[in-house]
Amino acid sequence: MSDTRIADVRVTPIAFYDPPLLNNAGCHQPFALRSIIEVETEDGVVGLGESYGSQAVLDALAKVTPKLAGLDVTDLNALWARARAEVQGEMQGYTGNERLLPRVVSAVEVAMWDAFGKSTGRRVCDLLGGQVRETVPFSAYLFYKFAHHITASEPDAWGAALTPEGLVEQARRMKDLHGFDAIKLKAGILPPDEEIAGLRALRAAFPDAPLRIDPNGGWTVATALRLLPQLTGLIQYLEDPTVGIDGNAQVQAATDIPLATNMYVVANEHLPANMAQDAFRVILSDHHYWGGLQASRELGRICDIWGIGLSMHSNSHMGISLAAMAHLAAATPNLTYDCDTHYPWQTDEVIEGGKLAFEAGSLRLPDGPGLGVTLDRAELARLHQNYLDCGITVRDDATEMKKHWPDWEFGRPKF
Ligand code: GKR
Ligand code: MG
Repeated sequence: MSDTRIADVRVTPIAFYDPPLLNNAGCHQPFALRSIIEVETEDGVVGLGESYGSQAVLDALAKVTPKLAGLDVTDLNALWARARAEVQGEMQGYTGNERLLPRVVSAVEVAMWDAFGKSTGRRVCDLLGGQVRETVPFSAYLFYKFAHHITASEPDAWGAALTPEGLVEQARRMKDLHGFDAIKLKAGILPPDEEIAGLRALRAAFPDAPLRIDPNGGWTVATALRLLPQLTGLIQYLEDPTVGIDGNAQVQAATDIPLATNMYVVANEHLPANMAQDAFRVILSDHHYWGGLQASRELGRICDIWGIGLSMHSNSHMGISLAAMAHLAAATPNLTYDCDTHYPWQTDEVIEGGKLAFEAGSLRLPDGPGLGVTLDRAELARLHQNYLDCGITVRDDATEMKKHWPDWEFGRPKF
């Protein structure tokens, strides 16, 4: 029997290059932050996790991780209890106030699953209940974007995308490189009719691709209602068109297009109101903020019971997160939509062997026990140095946006 008690937990903040992608909150900064978590067992097995890298999460992890020594990597109840004793409260995040506790638990929990898998020769998807799909399909995640960051002078490899033609070009490149089927358009940036024109151009160029649009709460209820006739028959689901459960319930009441969310149903306590008001018919799960892989599997079962569709949300991330998302997706029978991922936008990587590759838009689970990935320590050191050098400690899309468009103002809803 191997000794799977935790001997040490290490957290390393990293910063990796991120292109100038636009959203309702602004523009991505030149570096995105993540934390890399290593849970080492008494036997010297190292399990990996990846999570947010903003200061509030790092501070919370710094409080919790010293309390985990001696815990068995299978004891998730004790992880929750010890984390709850140290961390309460929220941080200001992309969707408003975001809870710290499930974020901190998730960061460590994934590494505990990985350590257990590596200690026992089992894959995480098998520990989560068994693999139900050979490969996990992902969607092409399109963004309006500037040609380059304000600090650069030459366009990046993707160039600008501020017009329907630019979006089509971006989608073509994304599909050529990775073979994705479904297409998601990040919206809530330009006047909505321009964004709908973008969707129409995508439909004309890719007649069979399931389309989605996500304004991140950027539209008023009235705007969303006005746009519904144009969206009917065009999209697979409409993600967070307006603000809150109440507002989105008004939109859902007026359409058969399923509404989806990763902003307003983000914890168990939001589920009853969502069911009662029939606001969202699809939930985008995300193990990074739902409290980990086990909690996300439970969310899958809840959605199944209530007839709610299940998709998967993402943020700028590295291969450890991608592997964890893929194992979770592979073990979730009712995950019926292609998952989101920002991965094609990232050029850096922190795992050995470099970037994981999609084949025909899908990811085959990496070989090997646990998550199937290991750390490239030289890259970890380089990306940690980036973190120390870049001076960014919290994501701030609004300030970055004003460097490009000085008159830009945040609004949610805005249009
Ligand atoms: O990366 O700009 C972005 C996205 O807008 C991200 O922050 C969102 O959380 O991808 C997300 C979403 O689907 O809302
Ligand atoms: Mg979203």
